[in-house]
Amino acid sequence: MSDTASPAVIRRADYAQPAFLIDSVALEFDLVPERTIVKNTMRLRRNPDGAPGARLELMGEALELVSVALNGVPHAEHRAHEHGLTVENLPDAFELTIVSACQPAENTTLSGLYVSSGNFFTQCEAEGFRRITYFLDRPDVMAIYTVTLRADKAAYPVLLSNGNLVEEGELPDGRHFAKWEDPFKKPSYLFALVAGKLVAIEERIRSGSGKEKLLQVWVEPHDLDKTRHAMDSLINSIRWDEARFGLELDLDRFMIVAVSDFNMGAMENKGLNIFNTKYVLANPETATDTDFANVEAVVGHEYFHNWTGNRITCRDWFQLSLKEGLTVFRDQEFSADMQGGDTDEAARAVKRIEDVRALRQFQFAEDAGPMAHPVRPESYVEINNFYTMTVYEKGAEVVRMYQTLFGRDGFRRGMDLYFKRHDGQAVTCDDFRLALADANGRDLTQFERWYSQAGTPRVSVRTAYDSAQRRYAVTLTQHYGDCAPAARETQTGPLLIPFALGLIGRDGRDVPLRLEGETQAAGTTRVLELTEAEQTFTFVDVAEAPLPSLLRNFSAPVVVEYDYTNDELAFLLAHDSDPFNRWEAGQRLATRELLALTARAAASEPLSLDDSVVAAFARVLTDESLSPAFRELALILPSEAYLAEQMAESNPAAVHAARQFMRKRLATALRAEWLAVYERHTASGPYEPTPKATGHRALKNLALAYLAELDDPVDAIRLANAQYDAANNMTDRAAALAALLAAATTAGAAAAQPALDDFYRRFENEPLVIDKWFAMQAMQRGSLDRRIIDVVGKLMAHPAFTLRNPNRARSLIFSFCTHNPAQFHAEDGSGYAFWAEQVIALDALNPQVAARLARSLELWRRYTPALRERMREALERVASQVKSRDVREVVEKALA
Ligand code: 0A1
Ligand code: ZN
Repeated sequence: MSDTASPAVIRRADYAQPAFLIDSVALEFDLVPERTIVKNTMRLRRNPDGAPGARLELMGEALELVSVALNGVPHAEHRAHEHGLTVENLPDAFELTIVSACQPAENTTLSGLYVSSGNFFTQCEAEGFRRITYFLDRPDVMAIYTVTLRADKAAYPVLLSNGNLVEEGELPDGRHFAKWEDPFKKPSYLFALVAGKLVAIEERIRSGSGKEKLLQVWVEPHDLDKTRHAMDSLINSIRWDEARFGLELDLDRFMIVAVSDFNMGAMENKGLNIFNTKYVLANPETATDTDFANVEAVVGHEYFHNWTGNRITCRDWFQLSLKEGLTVFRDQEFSADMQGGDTDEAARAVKRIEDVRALRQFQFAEDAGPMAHPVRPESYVEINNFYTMTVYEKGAEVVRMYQTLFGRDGFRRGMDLYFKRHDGQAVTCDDFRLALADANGRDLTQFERWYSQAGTPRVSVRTAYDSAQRRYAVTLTQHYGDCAPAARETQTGPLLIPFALGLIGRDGRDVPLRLEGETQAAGTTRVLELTEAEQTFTFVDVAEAPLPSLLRNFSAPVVVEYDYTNDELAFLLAHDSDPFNRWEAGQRLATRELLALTARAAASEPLSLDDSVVAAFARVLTDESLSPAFRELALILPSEAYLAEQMAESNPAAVHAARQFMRKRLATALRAEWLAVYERHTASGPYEPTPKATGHRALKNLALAYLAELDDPVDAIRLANAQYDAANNMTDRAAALAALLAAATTAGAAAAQPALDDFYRRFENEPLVIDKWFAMQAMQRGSLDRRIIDVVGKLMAHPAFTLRNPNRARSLIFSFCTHNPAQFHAEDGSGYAFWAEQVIALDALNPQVAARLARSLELWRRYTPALRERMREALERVASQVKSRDVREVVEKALA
């Protein structure tokens, strides 16, 4: 944390190579919570390609300098300052030994070395290593590390670091030590150590080439029964990376460690991944199907970083998407393959739909606001603010477009060339793009704009059918619409947009496609390459006017503008062979209805829903040929946040009223169908987290949620109570509780109270489950006589609540501020006042978490005037009191 008044802006254009390089580092830790001593012995040499100059500028933060020695001799020519340590009068190659101290027990930022539940952990990405020792803490300085850990043996029996354990033993006074060597050079952000009372499950496997590997998942002793799924996910990840990309685990030993205090999801430290407990621990009693899927995805993500991130890393932090976009793409493909193999398109589509839904709800919103930035940002004040949906999720879409353009084989050729050229290096997004281009014999110069332009592109579509000539012309126009100023200033020209399209005949079948100039039809989905501002693609030999299926499988991260009629959308929902677009048709239909309803609600006009819309949803609900997982996704209405985003002026209360109206209408009109679906998909027998069983539970629990919307929710209350009592898994138990909370809005709070109390008692000793308990209450609907801000206020005083644990803070505060828009945006501004108070309180403890919360008001300019004014006041209050660079950057950009 730093208290600068006008924090410095770091620019991509200013990149310069380091003046010195570090070949090796030997770190010795004397681990004591109050004051840990770190002895750091580095072999340095002047970088022949770096800027000349005699000084060595090492970064350091929150450190106490003890001593400096050059080649073993005390060296007086140094100066410690706010940002680090300057050392002068140095030869071209030398050994520098620095001893310093830090205070892990006091470290509430969870960056650097800190204590959680009495154990030691580190988090070094992006710039935490400088809080452990003075260093060239930048990713293009890669060194070989040897680490010796010394600590009290009774308190810290387990001592872990990166790489291989080479020595361990006893020391006087009840202390012991362990020495670790990492054979691969790495940037400092991948350093890690863990020390404490932990236990592990282990597996020994043979990797593709036959070498034995030791795999471990380390947790606190009481969590050992929640590690199996993480271990299975790790083994599946290792197998998948071998099969799909020919990438093998390069270490003899690979460890995952769970920690309950963690700012993000997990961290890919070389050979020693450190995970938020939320993404490791899972057993049927405590984790939902979504939790199981998230564990699999995050274990995969961190494991895949071993090649995309660790073996090849980023030259500088502007290149963050080089590793993150690519690794998210890899984890998405892994999860899709685990769902449906690589051939079951309908099963794979479930994952695709979930990913696109998140992208559109959160990344599109980011791209429309004051924090909009390109996938490769041009500048930042605090790099921790750039671990964003844009860098991660839009970055993954950009990587996916290479695969869409070149096919899986072409993408693999590009990856192979990337590793051949750059293994062991710190490189840029351009290097990745060039490897893909060269391996496929293509010029991808224009494609760079996906990395440099912010804002969500829009593609407008016009079609014309000429029955005499049997020609069908599709004209695509790309533009950015009315986008945020932060995005506008980055836009320089048209993008290369892979636009996948199919044409559907009146019989509901795909039409074989033949473009003008081709001799015969080939395939039923074509990837058109849109490279100009406007282009027309003409299909010939088209017997009747078709219906276009646009942007199949969401082939590019854009918004498609095309005026389908409701009947056409209903037809696509029933017939499109592309499962993604089938879902998309239902979403478009619902979005259009909901926006119309919102306008009426805002004008206090009566609401009504066309029978044809109800009928379209009824067909999906009762279509047994569709998988339950797909039906569930198709029957969930677009979220309130997504809908508010689509409006010129967001009005959360009206959106909520509209969406609730439609849910109630679908519940009432289809009551018998929901009940039948509930019964049919209720399984007995042991819990299994398989895609099939997960799909049945999802659909059944959606039916329960709809039934809870009825004016008289007796059925829902009866079924939910029975389900709650009989549940053998958290998915069903939590869904039952959520349904009771929803039913309580009409039936009275007493309907949910017994289950709510039981849930707390039952899981009192399971922090991740108690997080759910807080979150469900923070996200519940309010009523005229029950404001959820009051519920949240009471829960803030609950003995189990603490601001210091990020998961807990997120479960209550973030759930309310970002997942309960109708209550958060109360007209009286009470939500905003609460937000300001919490941002300021968190800022003093943990700026990274505070900055995330700060972002929930960044779209303030897009709301109705009364709300806008109150939001601005809250932002100004925070701006006047905030201390950290992290929060300052967010609120200043919002107010600018
Ligand atoms: N590289 C990690 C994300 C991460 C980033 C920063 C952290 O601490 C500030 C922690 C984790 C990933 O992509 O999984
Ligand atoms: Zn990552």
